[in-house]
Amino acid sequence: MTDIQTVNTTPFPDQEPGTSGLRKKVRVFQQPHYLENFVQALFDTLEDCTGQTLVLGGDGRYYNDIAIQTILKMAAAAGFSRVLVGQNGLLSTPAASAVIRRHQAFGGIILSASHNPGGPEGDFGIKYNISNGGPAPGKVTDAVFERSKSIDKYHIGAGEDVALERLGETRHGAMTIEIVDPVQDYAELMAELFDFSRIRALLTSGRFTMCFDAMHAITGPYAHTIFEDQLQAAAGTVINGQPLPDFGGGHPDPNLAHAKELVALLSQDSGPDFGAAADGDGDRNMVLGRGVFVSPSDSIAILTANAHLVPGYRAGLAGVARSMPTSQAVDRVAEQLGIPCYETPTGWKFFGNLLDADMATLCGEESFGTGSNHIREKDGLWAVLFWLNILAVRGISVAEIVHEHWANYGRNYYSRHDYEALDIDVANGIIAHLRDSLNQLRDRSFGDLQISHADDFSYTDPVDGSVSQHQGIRIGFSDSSRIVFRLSGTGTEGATLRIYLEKYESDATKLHLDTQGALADLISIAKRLCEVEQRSGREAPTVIT
Ligand code: VG1
Ligand code: CO
Repeated sequence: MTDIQTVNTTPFPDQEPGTSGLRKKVRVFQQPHYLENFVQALFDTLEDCTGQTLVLGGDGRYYNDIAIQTILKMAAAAGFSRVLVGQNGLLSTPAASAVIRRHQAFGGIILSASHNPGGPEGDFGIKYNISNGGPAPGKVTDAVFERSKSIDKYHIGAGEDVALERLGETRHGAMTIEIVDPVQDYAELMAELFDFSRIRALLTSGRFTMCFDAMHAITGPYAHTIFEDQLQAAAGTVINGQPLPDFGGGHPDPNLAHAKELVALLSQDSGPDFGAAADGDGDRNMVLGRGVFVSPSDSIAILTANAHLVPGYRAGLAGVARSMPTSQAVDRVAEQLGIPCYETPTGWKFFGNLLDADMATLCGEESFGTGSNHIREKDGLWAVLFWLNILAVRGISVAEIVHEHWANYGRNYYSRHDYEALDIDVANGIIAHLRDSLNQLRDRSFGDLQISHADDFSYTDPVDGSVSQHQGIRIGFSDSSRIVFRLSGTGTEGATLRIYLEKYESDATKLHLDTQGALADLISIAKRLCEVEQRSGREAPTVIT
């Protein structure tokens, strides 16, 4: 890779990163120069890359291997002196964050479209993480998008492709490429945070079984090493553990709709005691007990309430943070612990400053994302290990822990209704209509439910003062129920309207209702307010989680 070629190109108008990087159909990325333009726009935007270390890897989806070779050649041309690449081009998102931090790299490129389907007809994505290991903040991604609109050339090293399967270092001109074990740094970090011997004792006790569904995505190798080898869970504990470029045709999103195999297993009386799954790039998690689903909003609340039982968090939590649409269950725990709880816009990048400034220790999103200050991404396996650590210490079932939590704090019934692949103009029209009606909404009542506040969420980062506007329409009721509306920033087809619904219940006789039933009033109010049926012709959401 000593020779550097300069290639003329023309801009693509659509290279705007969303909630988590640039995500497009594979065939969009396959257009000549498409990937190269974006990578060059990124390198042009970063301060001098000369002599720096870059981390590179992806979730193994279709096009991962091809993109890695291109990016390696472009990194050489940009002057990077060292690139750490996960073996076979694999790195989960949390592992990439861990590697960036441990090796004090300048940043990292992660190839993933996360929970979106893969394969030639599926999605591909690219995201950039900064030196703290976290997603690039808006000011960086905005600048990359701006640069992409005027790019007219890119630089790429000539030369052979690199053998990605061989661990170790090779020199390519002035740049060293080191192929690293994608699991090792990450697994070492997990062992520092959690009581592995206690979890091992639980998993080998003969009275506890678990199942982890890797959904044929990136967490398979991590889960095999950590659960089956290090923690000695029974062989076969990890299912769908081999990463496949098309995720076996599945939708690698760990929720009740897409992790059907696991959900069915856990609903049997003879099923495992504990079940969990992670998404395409390993940053999301779903946790189940036999016969019980732990909503992600409850999960972050329960982890917060039990954090003192886990070695890495025994010293106490500086604070917690949740994304705005996430339920207020964790707020109640924070209040009781006497620690601050921050409400941020959707997307992990908004937690970075709070974690760096040690204002928050645990963070969570309703979209099956949980994490802490150990890295700067949400972390699926970390959440599973946190649960296992709690289960090992407490010696009671998942259902008992959840029910006890509701009895102590009350229950925040919670659900998200997604209307996928809407016409973009229709979706924008719904949000514009809601925004226009905000003034009339304040103080309006629907039966017993009275609106107490209605706004278009704007967030001022308490660390750097940056302001992010239009982060979702929030409607709050006097009984602390909430409805939130926002459009997804990760989809690749049309627009997705997300409606988030939350109702608080502290009456001990009403803690075990069916979630959709408990939220029925709010659901009908939400549909009425946003006029989704009239405007889109859709009578029901496509996905309910
Ligand atoms: C979704 C989730 C958000 C999450 C993001 C990235 O974004 O709602 O909470 O941070 O995906 O997760 P959106 O804009 O589609 O609502 V992942 O696992 O794709 O990196
Ligand atoms: Co993900």
